[in-house]
Amino acid sequence: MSCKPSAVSCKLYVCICFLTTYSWRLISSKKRVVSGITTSGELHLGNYIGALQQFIALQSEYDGYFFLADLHALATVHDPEKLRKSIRSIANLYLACGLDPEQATFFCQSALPAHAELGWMLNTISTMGELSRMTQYKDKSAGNANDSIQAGLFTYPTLMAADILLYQPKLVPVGDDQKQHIELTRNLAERFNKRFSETFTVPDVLTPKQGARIMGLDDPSKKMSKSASSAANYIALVDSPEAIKKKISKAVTDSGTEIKAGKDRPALTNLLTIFSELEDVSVADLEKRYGGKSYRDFKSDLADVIIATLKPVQKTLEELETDPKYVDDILAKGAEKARPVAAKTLAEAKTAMGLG
Ligand code: ATP
Ligand code: LTN
Repeated sequence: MSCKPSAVSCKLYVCICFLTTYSWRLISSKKRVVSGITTSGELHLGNYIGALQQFIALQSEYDGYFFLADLHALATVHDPEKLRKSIRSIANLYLACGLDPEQATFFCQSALPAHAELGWMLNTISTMGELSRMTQYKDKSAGNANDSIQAGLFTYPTLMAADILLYQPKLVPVGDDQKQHIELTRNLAERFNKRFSETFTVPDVLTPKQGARIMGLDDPSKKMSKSASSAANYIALVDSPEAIKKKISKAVTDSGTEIKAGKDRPALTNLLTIFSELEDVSVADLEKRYGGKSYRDFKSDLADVIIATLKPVQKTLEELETDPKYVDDILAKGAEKARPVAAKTLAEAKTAMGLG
């Protein structure tokens, strides 16, 4: 039998080479997005609407790097069991909410020392002034004496900038409260590129048109937050139907009886926004639907919509909780995929600064 390749097999070979190169180009030409969530507690509806929904909507069109910001959690959590529990719970929730590890790269920040290394390098080009102007730092340190404020809380944004710049993304999807940190990241990238050499892509922030700042149910002047002092502030994604009904029925409303949004109606605006985001119906349509109806009717339907949204998430979560190895493997594979990307940028940044 002749060993010479036939014309058909040659054509087939060329065809396979073309397809491999072309599909690789398609994957690698996807624009990159990067974001993370701090593993400092339980995820809530604000995280879901402001961040997770965006990650999931972007994952097929973009090359997504979505990580668990466990090093950032150390700025506020010094209880190892609490931290471990939060990392596992948020990892499970990313997947249960629809993050697809086949499409997006999903990993723990602490698995890649490059984050902390670049974080330090960016500290050296940041100023005390700009870090003290960060509203998250001001809010979280308010009322505390300098001696009791963690330095990690202060330098939190430079680590965040490192998380982002390592992956050279085009976009960073976050909720409204993180916009200032992304602005600082852009400034640091520009400063570094100018002072040393063109190294980092300057990314744009992406916030959802609606729902970028979901407010607390107990106080619509403050954002829903996982470190709120009362659990009545938020709906956790793991809350039971009974807890959801109770929290929504107790949620603060505005004076008057109308189901209407408006600048002077922050509580109803917030509840309508949550409803609108979860049911994919406009606030204007909801106002029409509930014209003449009571707060009680509206709140009862809102609780049902939240329960229905979270039911499949909680079901998947139960399954994932029985198989921790499955999630660990996904995180390990994600870290392996992220490692060379981060290493390349870190090496370039080191060379630019004179470290080798
Ligand atoms: P903490 O209170 O511990 O700071 P958090 O509840 O604010 O936590 P983060 O981990 O800071 O949550 O946020 C993760 C993502 O969720 C970020 O993109 C953030 O902007 C978004 N996010 C947080 N809270 C809200 C909210 N209330 N509305 C919309 N998006 C939010
Ligand atoms: N600080 C962010 C979490 C976070 C992040 C990031 C978000 C850490 N690193 C990089 C976007 C990009 C927060 O939501 N609290």
